[in-house]
Formats: sequence, structure tokens, C-alpha cells
Amino acid sequence: QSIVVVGLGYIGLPTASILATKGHQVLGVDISEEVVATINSGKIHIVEPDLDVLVRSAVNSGNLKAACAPEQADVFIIAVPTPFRQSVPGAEKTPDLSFIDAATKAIAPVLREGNLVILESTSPVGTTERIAAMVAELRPDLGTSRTGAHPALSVHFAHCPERVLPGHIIRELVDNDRIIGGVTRPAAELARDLYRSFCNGGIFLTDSKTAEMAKLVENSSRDVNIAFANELSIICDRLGINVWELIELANKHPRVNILQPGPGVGGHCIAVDPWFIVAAAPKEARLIRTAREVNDAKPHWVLERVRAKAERFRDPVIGCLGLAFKANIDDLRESPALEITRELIASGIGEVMACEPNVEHQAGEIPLYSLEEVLREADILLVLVDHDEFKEIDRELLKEKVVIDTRGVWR
Ligand code: SAJ
Repeated sequence: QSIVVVGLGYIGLPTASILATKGHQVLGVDISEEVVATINSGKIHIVEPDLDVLVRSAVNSGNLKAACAPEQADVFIIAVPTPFRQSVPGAEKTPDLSFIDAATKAIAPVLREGNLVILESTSPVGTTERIAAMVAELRPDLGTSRTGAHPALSVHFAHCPERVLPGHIIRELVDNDRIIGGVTRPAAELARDLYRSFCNGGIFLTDSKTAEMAKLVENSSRDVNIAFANELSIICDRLGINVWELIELANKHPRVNILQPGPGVGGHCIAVDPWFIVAAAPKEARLIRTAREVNDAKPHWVLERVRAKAERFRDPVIGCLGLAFKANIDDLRESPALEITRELIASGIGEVMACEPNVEHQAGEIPLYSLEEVLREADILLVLVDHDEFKEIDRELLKEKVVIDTRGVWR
């Protein structure tokens, strides 16, 4: 089949590449000319294990090309960001669908009868139907029906939410089970046939709204569970209990599985998606909202702890270990570790030395130091990410230091 993938980021690029290696003719579309040029030269603009090899072989096979504008094809996959918007601090956070709308407008002119449009981006409930409605408006000649009641439904729309874990994208793209929600049943079935070409996991069909909600619920479930762990860590700090030992012991129960506390929840999914549910049902989504608030408050709690410890010193050197949003990746987006380090620098309570082994020299405006330098100079060691490098540190080196370990690497 010929396939257009709109958005060549963490989801679109691996998906486009894998489809190309399975023999489909794929055109990857991105608004950035730089991204398009990089991919056409067989290189990548993001860091993800094994993605470089996959993209190179897809481009070399001649089946993957990139461009700034879509062309006619059989299938269109939309994989663009869906952030949220907050007009003023404290106001409700509402989903920002502008990238999805722009992608829909971009493909509308080249759509033909019989085409399948698949939305992969995590989206508020109703977004797939909204795309169908937009296409119906932009292309009345296609006789598109958004309800599926139209006998001559000529373009199919489905939602197939991505579920891959950054750091393991290629493996999870192939092995994970997938949910496919069709605006109509034939749409879901057509999408299933396509995903079968590269997905080894189970493929489960439903309607588009249920598929949209399932994705939001998956990430909200994780957020709520992490909030529980984060709240426990604060309670345990007050009660003088080691939270890591506590969780390990409680998890010996056959039906208990508490997650790990940390400095907050980062990344561009788990800290975002629950707000889509809150925005859709503000009165009802009480637990989901509170979990978000608990997780968002955690970096401030960590800062207060550092502040309290720093009072013992005149000019303390604070070593921040890790800036990424989670272990063993270089992704700094929406990272609580980065937020805490920035706030510490701005607060002026001491000299900050940050170490991020997965990034070279600088993280934005923050200069980086080697682990050895930080271990040598720091009075206070603040562990913000459980990178493997930190787990292997010789405990003897920590003896003279004040340690604040938000991830329990030296539990
Ligand atoms: N975290 C904790 N404690 C834990 C687990 C995670 O504090 O016990 C923190 C991490 O350090 C990180 C954040 O939560 O800051 C999120 O990390 P993550 O590994 O839980 O998830 P992401 O954001 O990398 O990917 C998630 C995945 N969703 C679920 O596991 C339900 C992934 O499958 C989704 O595809 C992805 O969101 C997405 O794109 O939506």
C-alpha cells in the first residue's frame, strides 16, 4: 500500500520506517525542512535506540521518503503532538488540537475515495470524529459521513493510539497489543489489516471514542499510581520510615503492586493526558485531577528538602545527579529533574553542579559536569534520575555528604 505519515517525531518516524521495511511505499511528512532533509539522507534527528539503523535501511530500500507536503496515497497516518494549553496560570488546562487540525487540512486536498485516515496521536475523546467532520466540510465531493450511517461512506477514519515506551520504541511497536477504534466498523477492519503487516501483538477493535479514552485511561492509571507512591514518600519522610523498604515489603502481598516514588512525573504523555479527561469531565474526574496535582507538587517538595539541608552550610555545592525525565534516556522534555535544577540555580542557595551522563556539555543553559567532578565537589548530592551510572557509585564516596535520593538508587 502507499502510505503517508504526517509528523516524523518519536511515533511517526519509527512507524513510517517499519511500514517501509515491510514493503509499503511510505512518504513521511513534516513541517520542518531540516527534519525532512535529515531523514532523506538516512539520518535521524531524535535519540532512540536502534532507530538510526531502522531509518537507514528504510531509506536505502527506497520505500521511505520524506517531504514537507503530502501526496495522494491509500492510507494517511497522523502522528503529530497534542499538547495542552493553559491560557493563564491556574486556569483550566485544555487540549491544543491545532497540530491535528493543521495535519487534517494538509491531507484533505489529496484524499480520494476509499482512503483510510488513521489518527495515532493521543487525543481527547471525539477527535477522530472531529477529523472526519473537518474532511466532510473541506471535501464535500467525497461524500464522507462521520456517523457511518451514510451508505456511500467513501473515506474511512480510525484511531489507533500509540503505546510505545520511549527507550524501547522499536520493540514495543512490534510486540505491543494494539487497540483500533473505527468511526465505522469497516474503518477499524481496514486499519487492522494494515497494522497486521508489522504488529505481532493482539489487535483489538472497538469504536473511535472508546479507543481514544482507552489511551487516556492507560496513562492516567499510571499517573494515579505514581501519585500514590509519591504521596507515600512524603508521608514516610514525616514518619521517619524508609519508603523504598516499605514499598518493597508491601509489594510482597500477592495483590499489591505499588510503583516507585520520584521527583515528579515527566515526559510529554503521562503528565499531559490525564488533563484531557479532566477537561472533558471536570466535576467527575476528581481522583485523576488530584493525582496530577500531587505529582506536579512533588518537585516543589524536593526543593524544600534541599533548602532545609542547605541551611546547615555557608556556601554549599549542590550536585544534581540526572536531568532527563527518566532513567537511561537523554530526553529532557517536561523533566522534573530539569525543573528542580533550574529552580535551584535561580534560588541562589548554593552553587549547583549538574551531571547528565546521556547529554554532552550543556543541557540548555545549564553547564554539565562529569560524575567524578560532582562527587568530588558536592556537599549535598541530590539524586534526580536513576541512571545506571549512579547506581554503580562507590558508597565510600558518599560518606561525608548530605544525600537526598529522590529515586532510591542508594536505598
Ligand atoms: N515514574 C515514576 N515512578 C514509577 C514509574 C514512572 O516516578 O514507578 C515517572 C518516570 O520517572 C517519568 C514518568 O513517570 O518521569 C513517566 O515515565 P514512564 O516510563 O511511566 O512513561 P513514559 O512517559 O515514558 O511513556 C508512557 C507509557 N505509558 C504507560 O506506561 C501507561 C507508554 O506506554 C506510552 O506510549 C507513552 O506514555 C505515551 O506516549 O503516551
